Amino acid sequence: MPLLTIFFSDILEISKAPLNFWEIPESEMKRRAQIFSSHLIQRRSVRDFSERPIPKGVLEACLESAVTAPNGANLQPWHFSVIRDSKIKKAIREAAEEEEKKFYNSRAPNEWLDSLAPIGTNAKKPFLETAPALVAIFQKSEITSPDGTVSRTYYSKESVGISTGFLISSLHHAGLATLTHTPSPMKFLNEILARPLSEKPFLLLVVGFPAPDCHVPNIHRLPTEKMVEFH
Ligand code: IYR
Repeated sequence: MPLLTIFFSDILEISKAPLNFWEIPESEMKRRAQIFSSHLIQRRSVRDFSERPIPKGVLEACLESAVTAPNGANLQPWHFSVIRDSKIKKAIREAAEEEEKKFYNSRAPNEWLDSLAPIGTNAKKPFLETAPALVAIFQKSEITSPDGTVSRTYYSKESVGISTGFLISSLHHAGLATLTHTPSPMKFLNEILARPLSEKPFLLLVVGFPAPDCHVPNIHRLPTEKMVEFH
């Protein structure tokens, strides 16, 4: 051991606060986990939305959950643009359908189209105008701090993915339906929403109530034990 070992943390003096840990009685833990999963199991991707507006404050509260996601170096490398304006929704629909037409008519290999066939999707995306809200989620490659310093971000894709998962789960928990929509490429979102090019569109989340006669494809999930192992 050298005579003088100075750790970075000794110089920087990291401020710490006691963890606010909510202890749950052991007898309750399994029940809570099962209630949560039995609710999440009911989530389906919806492509047929009603025009019914989202009650005030619901989407806002779900976004409060999304931004609590664990993320690289606490730089929070995400940006959420909520679109409720019908003119902007129309512009997004037109641009997305333009890309989707190219995808379905030429870009997508047959193997991909075959995998998509059971879901029954096509280039028409009316839900982008029908649904009361779209959330365009951007992945930030850099962050500008209030003093103007620019720093690169770390694990931004993982971070924004987890945050999006939190958002989808919160919206489902609150009684709303979603669709993770990924027209490709999505650069048009930077132009329409005036976001800098250092922000990469991650996905477009469609949010609202399902249409009263909404149907979803009859698809099956693999049994959990086929996807999970314990050592
Ligand atoms: N973006 C296209 C195609 C599509 C791709 C996958 I992978 C899906 O799971 C569903 C659709 C579309 O939205 O139609």
